[in-house]
Amino acid sequence: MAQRTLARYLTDAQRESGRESGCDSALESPLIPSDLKFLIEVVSRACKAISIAIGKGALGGEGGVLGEAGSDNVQGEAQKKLDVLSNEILLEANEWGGHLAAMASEEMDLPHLVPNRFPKGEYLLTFDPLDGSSNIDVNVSIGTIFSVLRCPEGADLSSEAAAEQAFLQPGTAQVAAGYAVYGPTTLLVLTFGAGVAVFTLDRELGEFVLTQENVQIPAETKEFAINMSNQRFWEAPVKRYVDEMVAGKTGPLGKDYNMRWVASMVADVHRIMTRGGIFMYPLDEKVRDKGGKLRLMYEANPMALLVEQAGGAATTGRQRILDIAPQHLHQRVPVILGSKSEVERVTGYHQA
Ligand code: AHM
Ligand code: MG
Repeated sequence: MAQRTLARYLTDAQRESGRESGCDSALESPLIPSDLKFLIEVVSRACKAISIAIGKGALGGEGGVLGEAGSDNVQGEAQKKLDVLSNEILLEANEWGGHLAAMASEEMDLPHLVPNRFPKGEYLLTFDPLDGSSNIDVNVSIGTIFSVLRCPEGADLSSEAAAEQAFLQPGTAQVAAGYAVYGPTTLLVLTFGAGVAVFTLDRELGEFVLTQENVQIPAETKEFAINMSNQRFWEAPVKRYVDEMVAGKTGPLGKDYNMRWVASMVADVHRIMTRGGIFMYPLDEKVRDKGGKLRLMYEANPMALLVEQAGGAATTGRQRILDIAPQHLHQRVPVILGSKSEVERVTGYHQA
């Protein structure tokens, strides 16, 4: 059978959703309208460009693409050259097509409005252009995370500051979400709110090709991911849960667990998509003032949608992530996600 490229998959899905909705024309489909299909194709092209830039490593450009950019982002974190480059690639790829009203990124304080010389579309795109930046220098998997929202009708886009309000929608409002992992292979993992599909980049063809559909995260797991060096800062429910896992077979959970921590959320989440597990960046004393470590709009929400669509669960310990009403663009939240029964257990400990 012929390979199904991303373009083919999107076209098929668009036709299928048109049929299911009873629309006469697939172009009126509520699930994947043609503008949304175009948006995903553009984002996937940007991810290919980022993958190529990463692949050059120390050989790319003057002095390579690794190393520090010499600047800080809005969150006071030192930017790497690849953070800045990936952000530029995504902005440039997406601003001319007429499918977006505005974009927001981990690397920019305020939203980026589509310049007036280009037509504006009905979608908003948020992204973490290069997730897992601390792994760039050491050649460990990194990624891009993105989320697509509809721009509310009548939204004030008169200035970058005013545009922030349009983005402040709960994760349940996302119309698509995905991530790319730049690892031994480059993968694109995608949802439109009706299951999760995985595409592998065929480097000779220069195309993402469908390699897995209907991803399902096993409900049970014996693997957990958390930064153990923060143990002394955790809240009691997380301490209890991790202690119980570490206690193994003779402890209250009655089984031995294994631990993995890549420190790139994309890689940790992708492992969970593949073989189950639980990922936690919980609230702790170190990050309490900020509300958590990971960002809601372009890390927690897209990952929560993907994980739920694959049969898993995603909470802060106290609330379903997708139900959070965002207060600001760069809001941080605690994140606990993965295999359903384990996420429910630790969420239950928060209520005890
Ligand atoms: P980044 O987007 O600046 O790379 O930060 C987010 C990353 C996540 O990918 C990862 O789960 C976490 O930060 C790792 O944090 P730590 O270094 O505290 O283990
Ligand atoms: Mg990140």
